[in-house]
Amino acid sequence: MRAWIGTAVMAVVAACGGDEAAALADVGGTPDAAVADDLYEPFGTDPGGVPDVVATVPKDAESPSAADDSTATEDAELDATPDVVAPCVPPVIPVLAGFPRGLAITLGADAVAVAAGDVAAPDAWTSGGALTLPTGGDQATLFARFDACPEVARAVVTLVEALPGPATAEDTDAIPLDAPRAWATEVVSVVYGGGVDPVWRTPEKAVGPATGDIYDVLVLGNGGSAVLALDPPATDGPGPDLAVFENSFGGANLEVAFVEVSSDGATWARFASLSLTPSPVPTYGGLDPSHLSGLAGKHAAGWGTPFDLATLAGAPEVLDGRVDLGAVRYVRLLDIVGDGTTPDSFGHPIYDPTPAFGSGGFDLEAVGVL
Ligand SMILES: [Ca+2]
Ligand SMILES: [Ca+2]
Ligand SMILES: [Ca+2]
Repeated sequence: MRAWIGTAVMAVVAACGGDEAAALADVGGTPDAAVADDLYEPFGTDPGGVPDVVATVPKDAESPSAADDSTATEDAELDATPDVVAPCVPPVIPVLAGFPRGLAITLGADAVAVAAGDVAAPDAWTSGGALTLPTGGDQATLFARFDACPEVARAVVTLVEALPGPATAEDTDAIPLDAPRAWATEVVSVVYGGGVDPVWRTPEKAVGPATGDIYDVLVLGNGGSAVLALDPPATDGPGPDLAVFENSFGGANLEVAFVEVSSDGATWARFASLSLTPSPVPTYGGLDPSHLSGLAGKHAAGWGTPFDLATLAGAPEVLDGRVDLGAVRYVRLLDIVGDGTTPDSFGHPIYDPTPAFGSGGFDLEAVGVL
């Protein structure tokens, strides 16, 4: 729900920049820089997600001349420190529930490869992160690596003809109101972004069942975020495991948000996102749900957007055990300022109605556990 509710708020808009910056400083007690990374990191990686793969740099790799006093001193200093260990972090390959065949994507890597089907190793590498998915078949294998790290990231992904359509379409992935077995029980914290009138700052409205009531929402504001608790926790079962409900009136004026999950409320894994909206969207403009995947807010009021925990199986935070897909106790929604400056997980700009004010940003109705 948008700007036509509470439009006499241009003063709020003027104050947004500062409010937003201040607001972003306090997400879950995370340091400012980390929050900024979370919000704008193109590939959704957690800076703390360093796997246990290390490369040991041998001491005395460069053999200095023994006759050179200055070098000898440096050598002595090196000897006084433990073995130097350079972390080797392979790229993260973001995984969607389904990738459209023939789609051009960019991975955060120095070299990539793609093959049809489920294959163990690539035939040939391409420098840079850009690749095009196969135009046929139901599966593809993606590979990515950094030049400085021998570890190769590999992901087998599902190919689909097109992204699922809106709730009214036969091929929709929208979740009905009566599908969730449980609902978020508590709003643990909210960091309001800019452009939120006081009337929309009621966290309790994001707790409990979704009803399709477009006024029963917590408005995050532009760049704002909220953490909700799940009890019972969500677990990775067949198909989608979570459904996020927004209040889009009519199903085209969509506002979108990143979705992250956590087992302990401290370490977060973000769902991969894809935005194929081709151009900027004005305040009262619309976008096509079939251009979106992995972003909350895809579907109209009364319909949930699905998230499958299985797609996070290769996330660093899951691989190292900090996020347990069998015990997801927290969900974080992070509003995206849809002016195109924030990319999805594959290098595409994310657009949604901008600027937004009054009830600016994501309007969270409910989070359901499937
Ligand atoms: Ca699942
Ligand atoms: Ca809004
Ligand atoms: Ca609600």
